[in-house]
Amino acid sequence: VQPSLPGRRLVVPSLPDSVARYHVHVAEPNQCCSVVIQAINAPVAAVWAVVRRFDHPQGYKNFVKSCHVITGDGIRVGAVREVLVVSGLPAESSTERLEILDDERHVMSFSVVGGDHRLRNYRSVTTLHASGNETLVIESYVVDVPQGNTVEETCVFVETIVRCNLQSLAQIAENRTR
Ligand code: A9S
Repeated sequence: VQPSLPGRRLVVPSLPDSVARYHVHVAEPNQCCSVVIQAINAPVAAVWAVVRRFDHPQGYKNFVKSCHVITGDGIRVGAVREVLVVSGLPAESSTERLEILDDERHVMSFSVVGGDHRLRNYRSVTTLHASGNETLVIESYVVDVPQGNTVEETCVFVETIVRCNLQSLAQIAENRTR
């Protein structure tokens, strides 16, 4: 699934079809998709408590300065949030819609519906999986390749952000569990 570093093993549990299907994306010719996997040394419940907060992405995403829900009733499917981005990124804001929030299967998905940035039609799906006492987080996405960029550049950009987010998620969940 992902290139693993020499000497490190990445153990991906076999996913039930009911969950694996969430990570099947159809990329149009002008789109790209990929996946980032993060192991977290904390129980699923501790990780899910952070991930499920569609209204509070700044709880673990360091690039988010602030967020408010602009439509919808709390964190239900269809809710739309406006995220303001910290300075230093080629973006100011992002408008995002909650697509899936499944507290039983631990699936969350949002799509980008607007904003002042270059990641048109971004959509991601995040699923959590118990693996012994650990949690594996699988986050896949699909996005338009911006004009003037290559598929490769777009993947590197998005993967860098997603990896930062998931590493921060790991730290927070692990500290809470300690
Ligand atoms: O927020 C996420 O889960 C993932 C990504 C890739 C978010 C990207 C982003 O919010 C910025 C960090 C602001 C970068 C968007 C939508 C566009 C960017 O350019």
